Amino acid sequence: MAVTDHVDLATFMKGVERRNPHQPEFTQAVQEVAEDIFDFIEDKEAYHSEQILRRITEPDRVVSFRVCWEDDNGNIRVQRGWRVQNNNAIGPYKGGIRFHPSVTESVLKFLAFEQTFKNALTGLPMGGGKGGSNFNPKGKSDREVMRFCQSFMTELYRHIGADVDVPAGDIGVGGREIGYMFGQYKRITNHFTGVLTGKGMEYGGSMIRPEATGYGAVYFLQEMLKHRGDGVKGKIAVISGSGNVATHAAEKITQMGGKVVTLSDSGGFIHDPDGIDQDKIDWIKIHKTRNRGRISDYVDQYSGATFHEGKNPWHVKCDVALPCATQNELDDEEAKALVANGCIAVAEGANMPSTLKATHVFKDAKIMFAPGKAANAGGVAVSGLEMSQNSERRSWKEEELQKMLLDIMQGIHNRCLAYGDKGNGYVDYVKGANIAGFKKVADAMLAFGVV
Ligand code: NDP
Ligand code: 2IT
Repeated sequence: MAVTDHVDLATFMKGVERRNPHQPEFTQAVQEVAEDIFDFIEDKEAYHSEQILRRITEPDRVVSFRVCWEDDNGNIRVQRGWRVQNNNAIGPYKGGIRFHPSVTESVLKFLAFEQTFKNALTGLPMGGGKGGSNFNPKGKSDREVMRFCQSFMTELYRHIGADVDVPAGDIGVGGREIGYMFGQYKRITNHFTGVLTGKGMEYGGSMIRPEATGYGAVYFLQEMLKHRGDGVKGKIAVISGSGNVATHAAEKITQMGGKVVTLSDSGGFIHDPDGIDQDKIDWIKIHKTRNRGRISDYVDQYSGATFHEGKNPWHVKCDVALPCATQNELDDEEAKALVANGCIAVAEGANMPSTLKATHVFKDAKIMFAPGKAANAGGVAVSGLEMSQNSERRSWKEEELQKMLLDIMQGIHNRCLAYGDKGNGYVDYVKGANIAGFKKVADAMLAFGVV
Protein backbone atom coordinates (compact mmCIF):
# COMPACT_ATOMS: atom_id res chain seq x y z
CA MET A 1 0.00 0.00 0.00
CA ALA A 2 1.21 3.50 -0.83
CA VAL A 3 2.49 5.64 1.99
CA THR A 4 0.32 8.79 2.18
CA ASP A 5 0.73 11.99 4.16
CA HIS A 6 -2.73 12.02 5.77
CA VAL A 7 -1.55 13.72 8.94
CA ASP A 8 -3.11 16.67 10.75
CA LEU A 9 -1.81 20.22 10.40
CA ALA A 10 -0.10 20.28 13.81
CA THR A 11 1.82 17.05 13.08
CA PHE A 12 2.77 18.29 9.63
CA MET A 13 4.05 21.60 11.07
CA LYS A 14 6.06 19.74 13.75
CA GLY A 15 7.85 17.97 10.91
CA VAL A 16 8.51 21.24 9.10
CA GLU A 17 9.94 22.75 12.30
CA ARG A 18 12.09 19.68 12.95
CA ARG A 19 13.56 19.74 9.44
CA ASN A 20 14.10 23.53 9.48
CA PRO A 21 15.36 24.32 13.00
CA HIS A 22 15.81 28.01 13.88
CA GLN A 23 14.02 29.14 10.74
CA PRO A 24 10.98 31.00 12.15
CA GLU A 25 10.19 33.06 9.04
CA PHE A 26 10.18 29.96 6.83
CA THR A 27 7.96 27.93 9.15
CA GLN A 28 5.60 30.93 9.49
CA ALA A 29 5.21 31.17 5.71
CA VAL A 30 4.60 27.42 5.42
CA GLN A 31 2.02 27.50 8.21
CA GLU A 32 0.17 30.37 6.53
CA VAL A 33 -0.15 28.39 3.30
CA ALA A 34 -0.74 24.97 4.91
CA GLU A 35 -3.68 26.30 6.98
CA ASP A 36 -5.64 26.71 3.74
CA ILE A 37 -4.18 23.85 1.72
CA PHE A 38 -5.05 21.18 4.29
CA ASP A 39 -8.77 21.76 3.78
CA PHE A 40 -8.43 21.99 0.02
CA ILE A 41 -6.55 18.70 -0.45
CA GLU A 42 -8.45 16.73 2.16
CA ASP A 43 -10.51 14.76 -0.41
CA LYS A 44 -7.96 14.89 -3.25
CA GLU A 45 -6.07 11.62 -2.92
CA ALA A 46 -3.43 12.26 -5.62
CA TYR A 47 -1.93 15.15 -3.64
CA HIS A 48 -1.57 12.79 -0.65
CA SER A 49 -0.28 9.71 -2.41
CA GLU A 50 2.26 11.81 -4.31
CA GLN A 51 3.29 13.65 -1.09
CA ILE A 52 2.85 17.02 -2.80
CA LEU A 53 2.69 19.15 0.35
CA ARG A 54 5.78 17.49 1.78
CA ARG A 55 7.64 17.99 -1.52
CA ILE A 56 6.46 21.56 -2.13
CA THR A 57 7.79 22.67 1.27
CA GLU A 58 11.32 21.44 0.47
CA PRO A 59 13.36 23.87 -1.72
CA ASP A 60 14.86 22.30 -4.85
CA ARG A 61 18.21 23.59 -3.59
CA VAL A 62 19.80 26.23 -1.37
CA VAL A 63 23.18 27.52 -2.50
CA SER A 64 25.29 29.37 0.05
CA PHE A 65 28.60 31.06 -0.70
CA ARG A 66 31.30 33.36 0.67
CA VAL A 67 31.49 36.90 -0.70
CA CYS A 68 34.75 38.77 -0.05
CA TRP A 69 35.24 42.41 -0.98
CA GLU A 70 37.56 45.26 -0.09
CA ASP A 71 36.21 48.45 1.51
CA ASP A 72 37.46 51.97 0.77
CA ASN A 73 39.95 51.75 3.64
CA GLY A 74 41.56 48.60 2.27
CA ASN A 75 39.92 46.26 4.83
CA ILE A 76 38.89 42.80 3.63
CA ARG A 77 35.21 42.20 4.40
CA VAL A 78 33.48 38.82 4.36
CA GLN A 79 29.74 38.37 3.78
CA ARG A 80 27.53 35.38 3.14
CA GLY A 81 25.47 35.07 -0.05
CA TRP A 82 22.63 32.69 -0.92
CA ARG A 83 20.36 31.69 -3.77
CA VAL A 84 17.33 29.63 -2.84
CA GLN A 85 15.99 27.82 -5.93
CA ASN A 86 12.68 26.83 -4.47
CA ASN A 87 10.59 25.33 -7.27
CA ASN A 88 10.78 25.35 -11.08
CA ALA A 89 7.70 23.24 -11.86
CA ILE A 90 6.08 25.94 -14.00
CA GLY A 91 9.08 27.91 -15.29
CA PRO A 92 12.64 29.04 -14.57
CA TYR A 93 13.34 30.10 -10.97
CA LYS A 94 12.42 33.78 -10.62
CA GLY A 95 12.66 36.17 -7.71
CA GLY A 96 14.58 39.06 -6.26
CA ILE A 97 17.85 39.57 -4.43
CA ARG A 98 17.89 41.26 -1.03
CA PHE A 99 20.86 43.02 0.56
CA HIS A 100 20.13 43.76 4.22
CA PRO A 101 21.89 42.87 7.50
CA SER A 102 18.79 40.94 8.62
CA VAL A 103 19.07 38.45 5.72
CA THR A 104 19.37 34.82 6.83
CA GLU A 105 18.71 31.48 5.16
CA SER A 106 15.31 31.42 6.89
CA VAL A 107 14.32 34.81 5.46
CA LEU A 108 15.34 33.82 1.93
CA LYS A 109 13.60 30.44 2.19
CA PHE A 110 10.35 32.10 3.25
CA LEU A 111 10.64 34.61 0.41
CA ALA A 112 11.39 31.89 -2.18
CA PHE A 113 8.47 29.79 -0.90
CA GLU A 114 6.04 32.74 -1.16
CA GLN A 115 7.47 33.68 -4.54
CA THR A 116 6.58 30.26 -5.97
CA PHE A 117 2.84 30.75 -5.34
CA LYS A 118 2.94 34.46 -6.22
CA ASN A 119 4.52 33.75 -9.58
CA ALA A 120 1.96 31.04 -10.30
CA LEU A 121 -0.82 33.53 -9.53
CA THR A 122 0.43 35.95 -12.21
CA GLY A 123 -0.45 33.39 -14.89
CA LEU A 124 3.07 33.71 -16.35
CA PRO A 125 5.46 30.74 -16.64
CA MET A 126 7.82 31.48 -13.74
CA GLY A 127 9.06 29.26 -10.91
CA GLY A 128 10.08 30.63 -7.52
CA GLY A 129 13.46 31.64 -6.12
CA LYS A 130 15.11 34.30 -3.96
CA GLY A 131 18.64 35.32 -3.11
CA GLY A 132 20.60 37.81 -1.15
CA SER A 133 23.24 38.64 1.36
CA ASN A 134 23.66 40.03 4.86
CA PHE A 135 25.62 42.90 3.24
CA ASN A 136 24.41 46.32 4.44
CA PRO A 137 24.48 48.86 1.59
CA LYS A 138 23.67 51.73 4.01
CA GLY A 139 26.57 54.14 4.39
CA LYS A 140 28.67 52.40 1.72
CA SER A 141 30.18 54.35 -1.18
CA ASP A 142 29.12 53.57 -4.76
CA ARG A 143 32.51 51.93 -5.33
CA GLU A 144 32.09 49.70 -2.28
CA VAL A 145 28.63 48.66 -3.46
CA MET A 146 30.10 47.99 -6.92
CA ARG A 147 32.89 45.81 -5.56
CA PHE A 148 30.45 43.89 -3.41
CA CYS A 149 28.02 43.34 -6.32
CA GLN A 150 30.83 42.17 -8.59
CA SER A 151 32.09 39.73 -6.00
CA PHE A 152 28.54 38.46 -5.32
CA MET A 153 27.93 37.87 -9.04
CA THR A 154 31.32 36.19 -9.50
CA GLU A 155 29.93 33.36 -7.39
CA LEU A 156 26.23 33.58 -8.36
CA TYR A 157 26.72 33.56 -12.14
CA ARG A 158 27.31 29.78 -12.32
CA HIS A 159 23.88 29.09 -10.81
CA ILE A 160 21.69 31.40 -12.94
CA GLY A 161 20.72 31.89 -16.60
CA ALA A 162 17.92 33.30 -18.75
CA ASP A 163 16.23 29.85 -18.90
CA VAL A 164 17.47 28.66 -15.51
CA ASP A 165 17.06 31.30 -12.83
CA VAL A 166 16.44 35.02 -13.31
CA PRO A 167 17.08 37.24 -10.26
CA ALA A 168 15.85 40.84 -9.82
CA GLY A 169 15.77 43.50 -7.07
CA ASP A 170 14.29 43.53 -3.59
CA ILE A 171 15.17 45.41 -0.38
CA GLY A 172 18.54 47.12 -0.82
CA VAL A 173 18.81 46.10 -4.48
CA GLY A 174 17.63 48.65 -7.05
CA GLY A 175 18.80 49.94 -10.43
CA ARG A 176 22.35 50.68 -9.26
CA GLU A 177 22.97 47.18 -7.89
CA ILE A 178 21.30 45.43 -10.86
CA GLY A 179 23.57 47.43 -13.19
CA TYR A 180 26.73 46.36 -11.36
CA MET A 181 25.61 42.72 -11.24
CA PHE A 182 24.54 42.59 -14.89
CA GLY A 183 27.84 44.19 -15.95
CA GLN A 184 29.79 41.54 -14.06
CA TYR A 185 27.68 38.67 -15.43
CA LYS A 186 28.27 39.87 -18.98
CA ARG A 187 31.98 40.32 -18.31
CA ILE A 188 32.42 36.80 -16.92
CA THR A 189 30.25 34.89 -19.41
CA ASN A 190 30.42 37.12 -22.49
CA HIS A 191 26.66 36.52 -22.84
CA PHE A 192 24.17 39.36 -23.23
CA THR A 193 20.95 37.63 -22.13
CA GLY A 194 17.96 38.46 -19.97
CA VAL A 195 19.57 36.92 -16.91
CA LEU A 196 18.38 39.68 -14.56
CA THR A 197 15.26 41.85 -14.59
CA GLY A 198 14.86 45.39 -13.33
CA LYS A 199 17.62 46.40 -15.74
CA GLY A 200 18.16 49.98 -16.94
CA MET A 201 16.29 51.11 -20.05
CA GLU A 202 19.57 51.41 -21.97
CA TYR A 203 20.43 47.73 -21.63
CA GLY A 204 17.24 45.69 -21.88
CA GLY A 205 15.09 46.89 -19.00
CA SER A 206 11.32 47.19 -19.24
CA MET A 207 9.27 50.37 -18.93
CA ILE A 208 7.22 50.54 -15.70
CA ARG A 209 9.22 47.82 -13.88
CA PRO A 210 10.25 50.31 -11.14
CA GLU A 211 6.62 51.37 -10.63
CA ALA A 212 5.02 47.94 -11.10
CA THR A 213 4.92 46.55 -7.54
CA GLY A 214 3.47 49.66 -5.91
CA TYR A 215 1.08 50.40 -8.78
CA GLY A 216 0.01 46.75 -8.90
CA ALA A 217 -0.74 46.71 -5.16
CA VAL A 218 -3.04 49.71 -5.58
CA TYR A 219 -4.72 48.13 -8.64
CA PHE A 220 -5.40 45.08 -6.48
CA LEU A 221 -6.77 47.29 -3.69
CA GLN A 222 -8.99 49.02 -6.26
CA GLU A 223 -10.29 45.61 -7.47
CA MET A 224 -11.17 44.56 -3.89
CA LEU A 225 -12.99 47.83 -3.28
CA LYS A 226 -14.73 47.66 -6.68
CA HIS A 227 -15.97 44.16 -5.83
CA ARG A 228 -17.81 45.82 -2.93
CA GLY A 229 -19.06 48.71 -5.08
CA ASP A 230 -16.46 51.13 -3.71
CA GLY A 231 -13.16 52.68 -4.91
CA VAL A 232 -9.85 54.28 -3.88
CA LYS A 233 -11.07 57.83 -4.56
CA GLY A 234 -11.45 59.81 -1.35
CA LYS A 235 -9.82 57.16 0.84
CA ILE A 236 -7.25 58.02 3.53
CA ALA A 237 -4.26 55.66 3.20
CA VAL A 238 -1.59 54.73 5.71
CA ILE A 239 1.57 53.33 4.08
CA SER A 240 4.78 52.02 5.67
CA GLY A 241 8.22 52.07 4.03
CA SER A 242 9.62 54.75 1.73
CA GLY A 243 11.48 52.64 -0.81
CA ASN A 244 10.55 51.40 -4.25
CA VAL A 245 7.23 49.77 -3.34
CA ALA A 246 5.98 52.35 -0.83
CA THR A 247 6.65 55.44 -2.96
CA HIS A 248 5.00 53.97 -6.05
CA ALA A 249 2.00 52.75 -4.05
CA ALA A 250 1.68 56.30 -2.68
CA GLU A 251 1.91 57.70 -6.20
CA LYS A 252 -0.89 55.48 -7.56
CA ILE A 253 -3.17 56.13 -4.55
CA THR A 254 -2.68 59.85 -5.13
CA GLN A 255 -3.35 59.51 -8.89
CA MET A 256 -6.58 57.67 -8.10
CA GLY A 257 -7.78 60.46 -5.82
CA GLY A 258 -6.89 58.97 -2.43
CA LYS A 259 -4.86 60.74 0.26
CA VAL A 260 -1.68 59.20 1.69
CA VAL A 261 -0.88 60.47 5.18
CA THR A 262 2.12 58.36 6.31
CA LEU A 263 5.36 56.81 5.07
CA SER A 264 8.20 55.33 7.14
CA ASP A 265 11.64 53.77 7.27
CA SER A 266 13.50 51.75 9.89
CA GLY A 267 13.92 54.96 11.94
CA GLY A 268 10.20 55.73 12.35
CA PHE A 269 7.24 57.22 10.45
CA ILE A 270 6.15 60.63 9.21
CA HIS A 271 2.53 61.74 9.50
CA ASP A 272 1.38 64.46 7.12
CA PRO A 273 -2.36 65.14 7.63
CA ASP A 274 -2.35 67.46 4.58
CA GLY A 275 -1.50 64.48 2.37
CA ILE A 276 1.73 63.38 0.71
CA ASP A 277 1.06 64.66 -2.80
CA GLN A 278 3.03 64.00 -6.00
CA ASP A 279 5.54 66.84 -5.43
CA LYS A 280 6.28 65.51 -1.95
CA ILE A 281 6.58 61.93 -3.28
CA ASP A 282 9.06 63.16 -5.92
CA TRP A 283 11.10 64.83 -3.18
CA ILE A 284 11.11 61.59 -1.12
CA LYS A 285 12.19 59.50 -4.13
CA ILE A 286 15.19 61.77 -4.74
CA HIS A 287 16.02 62.18 -1.08
CA LYS A 288 15.80 58.49 -0.18
CA THR A 289 16.89 56.76 -3.37
CA ARG A 290 19.37 59.12 -4.97
CA ASN A 291 20.69 60.92 -1.87
CA ARG A 292 20.18 57.90 0.40
CA GLY A 293 18.67 60.16 3.09
CA ARG A 294 16.22 59.41 5.92
CA ILE A 295 12.44 59.86 6.00
CA SER A 296 12.79 61.93 9.22
CA ASP A 297 14.22 64.77 7.07
CA TYR A 298 10.73 65.18 5.55
CA VAL A 299 9.54 67.25 8.53
CA ASP A 300 12.27 69.86 7.90
CA GLN A 301 11.02 70.16 4.34
CA TYR A 302 7.26 70.17 4.94
CA SER A 303 5.79 71.96 7.95
CA GLY A 304 2.63 70.41 9.32
CA ALA A 305 4.16 66.93 9.27
CA THR A 306 5.42 65.14 12.36
CA PHE A 307 8.08 62.42 12.80
CA HIS A 308 7.44 59.53 15.19
CA GLU A 309 10.77 57.94 16.04
CA GLY A 310 10.95 54.15 16.37
CA LYS A 311 7.22 53.73 15.67
CA ASN A 312 5.04 52.12 12.99
CA PRO A 313 2.13 54.09 11.46
CA TRP A 314 -0.61 51.54 12.25
CA HIS A 315 -2.28 53.61 14.98
CA VAL A 316 -3.01 56.47 12.57
CA LYS A 317 -6.70 56.53 11.57
CA CYS A 318 -7.24 55.47 7.97
CA ASP A 319 -9.60 53.79 5.51
CA VAL A 320 -6.97 51.62 3.84
CA ALA A 321 -3.49 50.42 4.86
CA LEU A 322 -0.56 49.25 2.74
CA PRO A 323 2.39 47.74 4.62
CA CYS A 324 5.26 48.17 2.14
CA ALA A 325 8.48 47.84 4.20
CA THR A 326 9.39 44.37 5.45
CA GLN A 327 8.25 41.09 7.04
CA ASN A 328 6.45 41.03 10.39
CA GLU A 329 6.15 44.81 10.60
CA LEU A 330 2.47 44.67 11.63
CA ASP A 331 1.50 42.59 14.67
CA ASP A 332 -1.87 41.55 16.08
CA GLU A 333 -2.19 44.55 18.43
CA GLU A 334 -1.54 46.88 15.52
CA ALA A 335 -4.00 44.95 13.35
CA LYS A 336 -6.62 45.41 16.08
CA ALA A 337 -5.86 49.16 16.18
CA LEU A 338 -6.37 49.41 12.41
CA VAL A 339 -9.70 47.58 12.59
CA ALA A 340 -10.85 49.63 15.61
CA ASN A 341 -10.00 52.85 13.76
CA GLY A 342 -12.25 51.89 10.83
CA CYS A 343 -9.74 50.54 8.31
CA ILE A 344 -11.72 48.55 5.71
CA ALA A 345 -8.93 47.15 3.52
CA VAL A 346 -5.29 46.10 3.82
CA ALA A 347 -3.12 45.35 0.77
CA GLU A 348 0.35 43.95 1.48
CA GLY A 349 2.96 45.62 -0.74
CA ALA A 350 5.72 43.91 1.24
CA ASN A 351 6.22 40.15 1.62
CA MET A 352 4.58 38.75 4.79
CA PRO A 353 4.45 42.15 6.57
CA SER A 354 1.59 40.94 8.81
CA THR A 355 2.35 38.39 11.50
CA LEU A 356 0.30 35.18 11.47
CA LYS A 357 -1.77 36.51 14.41
CA ALA A 358 -2.34 39.81 12.59
CA THR A 359 -3.69 37.99 9.51
CA HIS A 360 -6.10 36.13 11.81
CA VAL A 361 -7.28 39.48 13.25
CA PHE A 362 -8.04 40.76 9.74
CA LYS A 363 -9.79 37.53 8.76
CA ASP A 364 -11.87 37.45 11.96
CA ALA A 365 -12.88 41.10 11.46
CA LYS A 366 -13.80 40.18 7.86
CA ILE A 367 -12.13 43.26 6.41
CA MET A 368 -10.67 43.08 2.88
CA PHE A 369 -7.17 41.67 3.31
CA ALA A 370 -4.90 41.02 0.32
CA PRO A 371 -1.81 38.93 1.15
CA GLY A 372 1.51 39.91 -0.43
CA LYS A 373 1.57 36.97 -2.82
CA ALA A 374 -1.51 38.45 -4.52
CA ALA A 375 -1.17 42.19 -3.92
CA ASN A 376 2.54 42.68 -4.67
CA ALA A 377 2.75 40.33 -7.67
CA GLY A 378 2.76 43.24 -10.15
CA GLY A 379 6.52 43.64 -9.78
CA VAL A 380 7.44 40.10 -10.69
CA ALA A 381 4.73 40.11 -13.38
CA VAL A 382 6.42 43.00 -15.17
CA SER A 383 9.71 41.18 -14.61
CA GLY A 384 8.11 38.28 -16.52
CA LEU A 385 7.20 40.72 -19.29
CA GLU A 386 10.80 41.98 -19.28
CA MET A 387 11.94 38.37 -19.81
CA SER A 388 9.56 38.05 -22.79
CA GLN A 389 10.83 41.30 -24.30
CA ASN A 390 14.46 40.18 -23.85
CA SER A 391 13.77 36.78 -25.48
CA GLU A 392 12.08 38.40 -28.42
CA ARG A 393 14.68 41.21 -28.55
CA ARG A 394 11.98 43.86 -28.62
CA SER A 395 10.33 46.26 -26.20
CA TRP A 396 6.71 47.16 -25.61
CA LYS A 397 5.46 50.70 -25.22
CA GLU A 398 4.61 52.11 -21.81
CA GLU A 399 0.83 52.21 -22.52
CA GLU A 400 0.88 48.55 -23.58
CA LEU A 401 2.71 47.55 -20.41
CA GLN A 402 0.41 49.63 -18.18
CA LYS A 403 -2.55 47.78 -19.67
CA MET A 404 -0.86 44.37 -19.28
CA LEU A 405 -0.09 45.11 -15.62
CA LEU A 406 -3.69 46.10 -14.91
CA ASP A 407 -4.96 42.98 -16.74
CA ILE A 408 -2.62 40.75 -14.73
CA MET A 409 -3.70 42.28 -11.39
CA GLN A 410 -7.36 41.84 -12.38
CA GLY A 411 -6.58 38.24 -13.35
CA ILE A 412 -5.03 37.60 -9.92
CA HIS A 413 -8.09 39.12 -8.26
CA ASN A 414 -10.33 36.77 -10.26
CA ARG A 415 -8.18 33.75 -9.31
CA CYS A 416 -8.52 34.73 -5.65
CA LEU A 417 -12.30 34.97 -6.03
CA ALA A 418 -12.44 31.49 -7.59
CA TYR A 419 -11.21 29.85 -4.36
CA GLY A 420 -11.81 32.54 -1.73
CA ASP A 421 -15.33 33.84 -2.35
CA LYS A 422 -17.41 32.67 0.61
CA GLY A 423 -20.63 33.57 -1.21
CA ASN A 424 -21.88 35.72 1.68
CA GLY A 425 -20.24 38.95 0.58
CA TYR A 426 -16.93 38.07 2.24
CA VAL A 427 -13.89 37.10 0.19
CA ASP A 428 -11.06 35.26 1.95
CA TYR A 429 -8.23 36.52 -0.27
CA VAL A 430 -5.60 34.62 1.72
CA LYS A 431 -7.33 31.33 1.07
CA GLY A 432 -8.06 32.24 -2.56
CA ALA A 433 -4.44 33.17 -3.28
CA ASN A 434 -3.00 30.16 -1.46
CA ILE A 435 -5.21 27.61 -3.20
CA ALA A 436 -4.99 29.12 -6.70
CA GLY A 437 -1.18 29.41 -6.46
CA PHE A 438 -0.73 25.96 -4.91
CA LYS A 439 -2.99 24.18 -7.39
CA LYS A 440 -1.10 25.33 -10.46
CA VAL A 441 2.30 24.35 -9.08
CA ALA A 442 1.04 21.10 -7.53
CA ASP A 443 -0.66 19.96 -10.74
CA ALA A 444 2.54 20.55 -12.72
CA MET A 445 4.44 18.50 -10.12
CA LEU A 446 1.90 15.68 -10.45
CA ALA A 447 2.51 15.65 -14.22
CA PHE A 448 6.24 15.07 -13.71
CA GLY A 449 5.90 12.01 -11.49
CA VAL A 450 8.31 11.53 -8.61
CA VAL A 451 11.14 14.03 -9.21
P1 NDP B 1 13.57 49.18 -0.68
O1 NDP B 1 14.91 48.79 -0.27
O2 NDP B 1 13.38 50.08 -1.85
O3 NDP B 1 12.80 49.87 0.54
C1 NDP B 1 12.62 49.19 1.73
C2 NDP B 1 11.90 50.11 2.71
O4 NDP B 1 11.52 49.35 3.85
C3 NDP B 1 12.78 51.24 3.21
O5 NDP B 1 11.98 52.35 3.51
C4 NDP B 1 13.38 50.63 4.48
O6 NDP B 1 13.81 51.56 5.45
C5 NDP B 1 12.21 49.84 5.00
N1 NDP B 1 12.71 48.71 5.80
C6 NDP B 1 13.52 47.72 5.38
N2 NDP B 1 13.81 46.88 6.38
C7 NDP B 1 13.15 47.36 7.43
C8 NDP B 1 13.04 46.95 8.77
N3 NDP B 1 13.67 45.84 9.21
N4 NDP B 1 12.26 47.69 9.61
C9 NDP B 1 11.62 48.82 9.16
N5 NDP B 1 11.70 49.27 7.90
C10 NDP B 1 12.44 48.56 7.06
O7 NDP B 1 12.75 47.82 -0.89
P2 NDP B 1 11.40 47.56 -1.67
O8 NDP B 1 10.51 48.75 -1.59
O9 NDP B 1 11.75 47.02 -2.99
O10 NDP B 1 10.78 46.35 -0.83
C11 NDP B 1 9.85 46.54 0.24
C12 NDP B 1 9.07 45.28 0.46
O11 NDP B 1 8.37 44.93 -0.74
C13 NDP B 1 9.88 44.03 0.81
O12 NDP B 1 9.13 43.20 1.66
C14 NDP B 1 10.04 43.33 -0.54
O13 NDP B 1 10.30 41.94 -0.39
C15 NDP B 1 8.67 43.60 -1.13
N6 NDP B 1 8.56 43.48 -2.57
C16 NDP B 1 9.36 44.19 -3.41
C17 NDP B 1 9.20 44.09 -4.78
C18 NDP B 1 9.98 44.92 -5.73
O14 NDP B 1 9.70 44.85 -6.93
N7 NDP B 1 10.92 45.73 -5.30
C19 NDP B 1 8.23 43.17 -5.36
C20 NDP B 1 7.37 42.52 -4.40
C21 NDP B 1 7.57 42.66 -3.07
P3 NDP B 1 15.37 51.90 5.61
O15 NDP B 1 15.69 52.81 4.48
O16 NDP B 1 15.48 52.55 6.95
O17 NDP B 1 16.10 50.58 5.55
O1 2IT C 1 9.20 39.84 -3.99
C1 2IT C 1 9.18 40.03 -5.23
O2 2IT C 1 8.24 39.63 -5.93
C2 2IT C 1 10.29 40.77 -5.83
N1 2IT C 1 11.18 41.23 -5.12
C3 2IT C 1 10.36 40.92 -7.32
C4 2IT C 1 10.93 39.69 -7.97
C5 2IT C 1 11.20 39.81 -9.44
O3 2IT C 1 11.74 38.82 -9.96
O4 2IT C 1 10.87 40.81 -10.08
